[in-house]
Amino acid sequence: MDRYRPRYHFTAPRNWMNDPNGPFQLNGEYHLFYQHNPSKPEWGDIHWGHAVSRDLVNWTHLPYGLAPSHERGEIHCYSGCAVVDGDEVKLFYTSIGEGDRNATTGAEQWMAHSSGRDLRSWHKPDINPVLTLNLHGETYVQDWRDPYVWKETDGWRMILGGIYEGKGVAMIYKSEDLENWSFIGVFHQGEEHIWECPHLFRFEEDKAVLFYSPSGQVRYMTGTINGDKLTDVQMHGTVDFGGMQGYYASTGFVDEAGRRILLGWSPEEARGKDFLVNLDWAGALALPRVVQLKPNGAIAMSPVPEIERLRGSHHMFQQLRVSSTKVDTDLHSTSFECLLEMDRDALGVQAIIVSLFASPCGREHTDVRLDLVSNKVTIDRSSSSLFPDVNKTPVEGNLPQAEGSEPVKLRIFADQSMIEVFVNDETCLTARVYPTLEESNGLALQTSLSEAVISSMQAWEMKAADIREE
Ligand code: DQQ
Repeated sequence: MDRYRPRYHFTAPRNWMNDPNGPFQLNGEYHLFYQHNPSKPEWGDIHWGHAVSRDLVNWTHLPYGLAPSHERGEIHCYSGCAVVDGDEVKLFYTSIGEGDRNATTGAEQWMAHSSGRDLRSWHKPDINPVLTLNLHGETYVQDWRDPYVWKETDGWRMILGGIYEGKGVAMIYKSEDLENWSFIGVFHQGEEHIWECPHLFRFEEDKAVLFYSPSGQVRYMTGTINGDKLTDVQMHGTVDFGGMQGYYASTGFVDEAGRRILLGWSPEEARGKDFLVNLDWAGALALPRVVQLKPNGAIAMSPVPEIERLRGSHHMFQQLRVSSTKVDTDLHSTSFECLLEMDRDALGVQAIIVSLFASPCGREHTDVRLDLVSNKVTIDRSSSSLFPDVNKTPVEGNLPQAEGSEPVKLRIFADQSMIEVFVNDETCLTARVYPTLEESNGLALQTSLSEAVISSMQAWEMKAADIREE
């Protein structure tokens, strides 16, 4: 186990992983698939890795779910979704092949179904492909991929990401039997160049939140489904400010308890090309998040509470006096959760800075800086690593508008090379850092100007999740 591999975040057993795919829960068991290269820690030969869990925290890796069918000209199984239809589960995904079946102009949408009740093996029936670009007639759609399927009262719908007339788009299709599909039109179109991994959460009264990954920060918009279009957009927002430096290609599902759960990939982008050690793995999942819709159309996100079962030894500080001189806490860990609660008035016009992975010599530290004046939160990675070639650009996010004198809640999850920050369950930032010194495990606090009193700070050392191979 190397020091950079997260201990309570999901990672593949070895080699490359990217987007989460087709999550669902059936008979209590959660299933997760993910984009996976089974033979190298770099993107290529894309399969669907497969794992199961009872709690979204501890996982059992299974043999892969989908492999490219070379005998049918397929070379990659790109991203997609799962549909639970009674006791049967169907996977929809984008099939990329050789030559004309390339990702830009020749993608096809394929389906696979479970060939046993144990949901351990998957079969691609002869009806494939279930959708081809011919559906669009003369309409020029390109980079057409990542199906998401859901049920409306009058049948099934599918949205697909891609590019239409040079701009990112989600196209919409319908079917009565999940096999024969017809094209309806543009569900919604944006200004970005491409939309990947579109996903939708439906809410009451035709409200819906559409998520998409436009080769940068994952975005969402809240609107109304009206004649198979997303209209009356009430809110545009950023799911996570990490972008390719920390959080991308999110997808979700509704679990058996009715929770809307969002998963996202945390890329290893910041390692750069000439990383300091050869690792046999790349990529992790951010913590699964429960998504709720606020009256103003914004979404609230917080990690599934099951993660709290991994909380170990507890450090508690009340009415903590913090000043502009850095104060070390007694926590020394590289896998922990930390929760600060503060009164806005107590902080006044200054920022609070929480240093993670800090070395006693002061040469390595990663700073989470919360500034209520500029209304920004930043993960400052400039001193995160002595290794010169990792990405150290800051990851910065806007804070939600303060609602009266509501206290500020800053929640940080640190896990070896992962940092996830949640402010008031609304602003989320995920970033990767790669400290080099063995003693870079301190947690320290300071303010930017003068003394302030933090109502409470709690920290828990986190136990490793039980992630094993079957
Ligand atoms: N990753 C997949 C695509 C998707 C992209 C390929 C997003 O299906 O558009 O591995 O990271």
